Amino acid sequence: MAGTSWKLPKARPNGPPYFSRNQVSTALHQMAVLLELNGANMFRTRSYQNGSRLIGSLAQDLGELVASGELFDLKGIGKGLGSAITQAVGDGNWPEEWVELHEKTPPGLIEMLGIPGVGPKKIKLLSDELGVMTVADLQEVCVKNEVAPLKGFGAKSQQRILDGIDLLARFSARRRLDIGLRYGHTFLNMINEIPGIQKAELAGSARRRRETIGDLDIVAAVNPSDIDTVSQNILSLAGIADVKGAGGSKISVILDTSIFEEGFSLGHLDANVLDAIGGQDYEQLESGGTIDAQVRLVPPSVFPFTLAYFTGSKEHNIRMRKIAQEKGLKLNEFGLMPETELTGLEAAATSLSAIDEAEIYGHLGLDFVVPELREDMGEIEAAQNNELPNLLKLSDVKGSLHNHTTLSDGEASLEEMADTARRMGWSWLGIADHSPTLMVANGASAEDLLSQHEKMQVYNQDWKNQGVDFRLFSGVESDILENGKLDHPDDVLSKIDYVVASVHAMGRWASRDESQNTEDLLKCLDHEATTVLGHPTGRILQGRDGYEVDLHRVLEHMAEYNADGVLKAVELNASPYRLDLDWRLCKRAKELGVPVVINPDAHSTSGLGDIDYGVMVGRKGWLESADVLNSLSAEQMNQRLLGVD
Ligand code: DGT
Ligand code: CA
Ligand code: CA
Ligand code: ZN
Repeated sequence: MAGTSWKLPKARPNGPPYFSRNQVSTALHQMAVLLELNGANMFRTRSYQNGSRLIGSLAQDLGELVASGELFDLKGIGKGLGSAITQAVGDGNWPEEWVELHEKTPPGLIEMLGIPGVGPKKIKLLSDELGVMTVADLQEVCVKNEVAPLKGFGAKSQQRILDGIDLLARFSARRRLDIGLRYGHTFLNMINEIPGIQKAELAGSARRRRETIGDLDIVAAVNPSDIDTVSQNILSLAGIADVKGAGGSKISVILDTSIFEEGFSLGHLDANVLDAIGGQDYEQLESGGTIDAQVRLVPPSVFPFTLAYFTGSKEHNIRMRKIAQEKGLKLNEFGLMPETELTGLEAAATSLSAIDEAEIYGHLGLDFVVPELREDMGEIEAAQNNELPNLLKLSDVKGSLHNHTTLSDGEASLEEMADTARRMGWSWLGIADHSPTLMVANGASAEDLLSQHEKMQVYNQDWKNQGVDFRLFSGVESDILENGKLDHPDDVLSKIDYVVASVHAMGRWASRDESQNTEDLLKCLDHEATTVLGHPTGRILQGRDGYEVDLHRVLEHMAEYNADGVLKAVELNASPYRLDLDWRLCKRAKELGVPVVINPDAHSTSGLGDIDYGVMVGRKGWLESADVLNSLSAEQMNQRLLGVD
């Protein structure tokens, strides 16, 4: 993960140039830091740092500059650095001194660099004064309050280090789905363009659309005679920060953000979310982040079996293997074959054939199970009995109910949001700006809320007159207050179209017990005006856990209303930072007959695009078009919200 893999990169096999501009720039930067950690003088450190910046922003080709010797003409590249770079790029060898410095620096010190706000100077001081050699050491001395008294630190800075250690630990273990898919699709597209690759696909948790991803898995079909050249081509792709292993059919690499040609940015982020996930520290971690990826190269005839195996989940695979065994067959990444002494690709020669995954399922007497459902959560039984759901698609979505405008903390106007929704092909858009209690989100007053409502009626009438199939619904995202109360008087709430009720005072809710929180949610749902329960646990993936709540009980309560014809819908918040309702509970809501509404909770026009993640995760939660409010037409939605056409 980020910061822990500070090795000088291996030379690409077919140089010169043996290293890319990016690799040299990174190596220089790392040298500057290592020198500082080892107490080198400031001028030396600075020359490496400047060199890194210079090489990183070169307009010319580094290989050509080295070959022609023009490298030495660049202002800021002295004799020493110039020869070092020439040796590396031209001959494929890093200078001996660089290698030694990497080897002698304790890895724990480098790991500490990943903690936001902790740089080489501080680390040197901490190790000199307190003997701190690892992140765990640092955590210990902070807890013992030994850091605060040091010169240049203090209590605030000690607390910030503790928070940073916490953030780093969460971030290093797994990455959110949106980030994983960004790296995954970019890398996959590059691989798919390599000659000799017949096809390649994402496998693993990314293909199954888990909310977080440990590492990326890619499976590619390649004729055995092409494997060597294809491997070499993969290893020389941009964006590979380090090669962990490359042998035969398996390549393991670490990708970093240099893979993104257009650069890497997180875009507009809801301030509540950003705050919960570490603010600027988080953005800094993310842009310096890495992700592991494994690529497996297999003959085309084996491809479907390898793809299925590495798609997993492990639990799903185990069930599949058992079903194969009951038919006297062996199922693994190479094929589906009779039990013999043979192993690996030799055994594969005896496999039943399958042109795609569907045929593998077919051989086992199962309907095809889409990757999202492969979690052993009932999909095997459903596949045996022709009972698999016909899952929701992005094109089924006609609108969503929870979005913000400049009336509260959104970035775009009502008009801009409506315009974007129309261009996405939606027939309706619900706006639910924050209520007054949420001061940090610039909650709108009743007066402003009602005047926005009036404005929407005018637009709706205009569209109707013009024969445009588009309508706005006016809602509010009301904070859930003490005792489950809503944030506006009833006479205000009754004038608008609907209420998304959601918890924002996370401090208070997180400090209470499950039964108290559950009671308050039930009371809030009993309010006549409450239509949607927004982000039901308040979790921020990799930021904070949700508050304790018995969502089974809440969903059952909502089910009773729906059974009586009263609409109480649960939100699947589509922000990749939330994905709340959890997919495991989407399935429960469906079983209970509680409608789900997938909401991007957009704070900008581009935020509406988060609907993609909501649909991915809704599919993972077994949702069909009929299970979500999003698939209703504007007329049907009007009918559900207001009981009139
Ligand atoms: P991740 O990376 O932690 O987000 O989750 P996955 O599901 O991508 O897991 P990963 O990368 O360890 O392995 C990819 C797939 O390979 C996994 O979903 C199923 C398969 N697999 C890996 N190890 C085993 C195993 O020991 N038994 C079985 N049956 N399948 C395995
Ligand atoms: Ca994986
Ligand atoms: Ca893996
Ligand atoms: Zn919201």
